[in-house]
Amino acid sequence: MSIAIELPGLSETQRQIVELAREFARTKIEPFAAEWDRRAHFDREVIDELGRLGFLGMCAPEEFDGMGLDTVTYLLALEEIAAADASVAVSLSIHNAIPTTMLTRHGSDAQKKRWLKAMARGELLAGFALSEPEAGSDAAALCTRAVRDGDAWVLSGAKAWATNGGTADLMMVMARSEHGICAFIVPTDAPGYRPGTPEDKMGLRASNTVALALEDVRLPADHLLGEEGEGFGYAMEGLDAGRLGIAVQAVGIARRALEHSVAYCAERRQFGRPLREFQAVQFKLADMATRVEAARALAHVVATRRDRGEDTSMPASMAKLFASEAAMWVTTQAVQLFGGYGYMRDFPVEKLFRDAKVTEIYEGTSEIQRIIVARGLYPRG
Ligand code: COS
Repeated sequence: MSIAIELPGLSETQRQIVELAREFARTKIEPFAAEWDRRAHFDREVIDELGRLGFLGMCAPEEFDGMGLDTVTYLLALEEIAAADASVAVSLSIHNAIPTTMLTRHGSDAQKKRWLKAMARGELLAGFALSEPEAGSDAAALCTRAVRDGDAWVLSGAKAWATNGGTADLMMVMARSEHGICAFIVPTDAPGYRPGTPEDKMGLRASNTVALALEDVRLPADHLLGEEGEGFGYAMEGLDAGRLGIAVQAVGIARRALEHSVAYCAERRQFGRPLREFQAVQFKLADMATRVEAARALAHVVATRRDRGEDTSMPASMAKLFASEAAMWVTTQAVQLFGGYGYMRDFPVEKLFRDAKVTEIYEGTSEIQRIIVARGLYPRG
């Protein structure tokens, strides 16, 4: 049995998508990932190429030029990209899961034709701006203002940690009007949209994360998504989808750390034997492999339930919680197995260790996931 996804058990579509993603990851991402990490940047061309292959339209319906993939197939593809570089994977994941889901579910026909189609065709990269300096876990406390002025909306405020905020063509921005939280489609060339300099992060260094200043960003009325005041629920739905993406991003990171560890422990000799012959090492590898497999399986089960139309808010939080903590644990073990080499930038596992950490933080911390799971055990009645 291999650690990676095995192709024979997949449907024909899944096999094609996984092979395409795997080949792209092998040739166009993995050889450059360490350098992108050092430069804290990857070129937009990588995303554009993925877009031309259809990977920006994985979750968009076919009638709007997307691939209309089921969630499991989308997760399979995302894991391949994440195993090569989690920074590229998060750009894809945000775009496919959050703005795409929000537009598909709540966009008008005109909005879907104008924005969703171009996103699905890979012509527009989208991001999501919910968090603010004073509203992270408590997302409903956001205070970016949206004021109606005749036929326009005017947005003003500050956003924090916006993935793709400096590279995207449009952002789904959450702001508060007098009737509550709303979602707005904000083209990033709108006057007053000001991304900050990219954040200098511990991991996921090549992904674009910025603060945003919204200085009287004036939008035509038709840039409001769905109903005024209903945006918080739309954002939470987006995050339900997003959290499954982060779960498999974590699986991809953990799987690669395990693959490196398995190879290293076969090669590295101490006390006259390869490391793999020590039972302490075998037990560690066995536990790492078990967590990778379990994390992937949980994400896929939740995805299957989502595709059946079930409410998967709570199980998506379970999947994200379990996979992100598994990734942190697995990458910590990988660094330990590599010993002194594991602590060096020249070896791959320290990047995976740094990349894993944020999966326990963004799109809802592990503490928030536990709150959602615990609340789900006592449904409001
Ligand atoms: N789908 C649809 N609607 C949802 C929902 C979901 N998954 N979760 C909540 N809602 C709705 C609720 O039904 C409720 O609607 P009504 O007011 O009509 O009853 C509303 O949203 C408010 O929900 P709730 O009372 O649960 O909100 P809270 O402020 O208590 O907190 C949490 C909700 C903590 C779960 C939310 O703030 C959260 O997920 N925080 C983390 C944010 C996050 O992930 N940030 C990362 C940013 S992206 S990098």
